[in-house]
Amino acid sequence: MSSYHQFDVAAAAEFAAPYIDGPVGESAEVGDGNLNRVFRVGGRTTSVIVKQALPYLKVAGESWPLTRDRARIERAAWAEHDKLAPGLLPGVIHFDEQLSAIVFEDLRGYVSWRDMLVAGHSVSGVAERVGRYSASVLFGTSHLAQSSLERKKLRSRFSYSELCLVTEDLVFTAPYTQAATNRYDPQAAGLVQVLQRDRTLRTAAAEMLFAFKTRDEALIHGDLHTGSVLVSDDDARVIDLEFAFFGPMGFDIGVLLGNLALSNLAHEATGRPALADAVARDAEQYWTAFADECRRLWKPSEPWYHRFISGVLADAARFAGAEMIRRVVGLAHAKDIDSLPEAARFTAQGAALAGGRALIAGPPCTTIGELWERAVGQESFA
Ligand code: SR1
Ligand code: MG
Repeated sequence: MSSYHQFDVAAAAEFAAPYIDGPVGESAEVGDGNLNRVFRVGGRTTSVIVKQALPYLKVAGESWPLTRDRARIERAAWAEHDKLAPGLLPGVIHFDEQLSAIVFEDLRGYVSWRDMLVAGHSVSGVAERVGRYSASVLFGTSHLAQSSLERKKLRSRFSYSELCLVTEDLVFTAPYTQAATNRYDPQAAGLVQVLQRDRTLRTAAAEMLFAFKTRDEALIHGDLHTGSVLVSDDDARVIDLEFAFFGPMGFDIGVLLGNLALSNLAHEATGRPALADAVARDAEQYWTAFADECRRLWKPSEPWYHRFISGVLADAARFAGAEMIRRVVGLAHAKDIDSLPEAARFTAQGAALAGGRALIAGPPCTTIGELWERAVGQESFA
């Protein structure tokens, strides 16, 4: 067993060599994520992906230290989710806790759902698969599926982690204060000021933060944005489970829907209504697949499916609002909007802040149509 050292391409190749065929022919860094280093290592005909956690947040550098425990959490959450949603995550080939490194099946040729949406490509079936993933893992790790004892055992293996603190800060706190980590276009400064002075919004954000910290409903993905889904022409796999913890189901669903709303607003702002409509359909399909699969898994002895699903939707709407706001104001943005030319970018940013506020501060959403209309149908933010 080797002691921890940060991989470069040569070290990643040496680590992955037993899992490929023949001598290493290719080793390259391929990840552009915020947290970890990701390499592709190839042999004669096969290749694998190596993901290694660094002792700090990659995007911030060594000034933001983080334990490497997120690799263990990702591996453990992957095992639970893979059991419940087989075929909807990439395969794990090897895990080394000392090195905080995971060897994954290489999904060569797949690209992130976010990149597909940014490029204006819609892939049929993705939303439905991700909806099924959400239902399988959220329902499957909840008290609705597991006995109290079985769930207690599983629950004890996942504590509230350091990455939960990152989410507390970046999603629910910093955007509503003048935090040093916030990052926004100078042209959005006026809007951000209005947002940060909105007492209703700040109160609702504090309430959501409390829900995030206390509502131990399911082993959630914890960071289910469109960049956490890899897609091909006929497949979709969910990746990056290091934020997983026992939290509110609506958080995963809200994060996904919030990111789809940002994509929709980006397409609207650049005058591409057909693409915007395709994303709206994705959002509807994601939610419908989730709700239908929960209905299928629901035990007839439990007489409250409609209350359950309405509660998840109402929570998801608020979390979607928080996600939309933080992707404009906070540290981590969405390429969908950031990559737009200036005028369109400003339009989309204003619409995202308005949609986020409508979702957070309005009455509980009761249908997916209402949620979507609030997310993307606001006149302006002022
Ligand atoms: C500094 S980490 C920023 C963001 O990247 C991750 O994907 C999470 O969304 C986190 O908030
Ligand atoms: Mg990620």
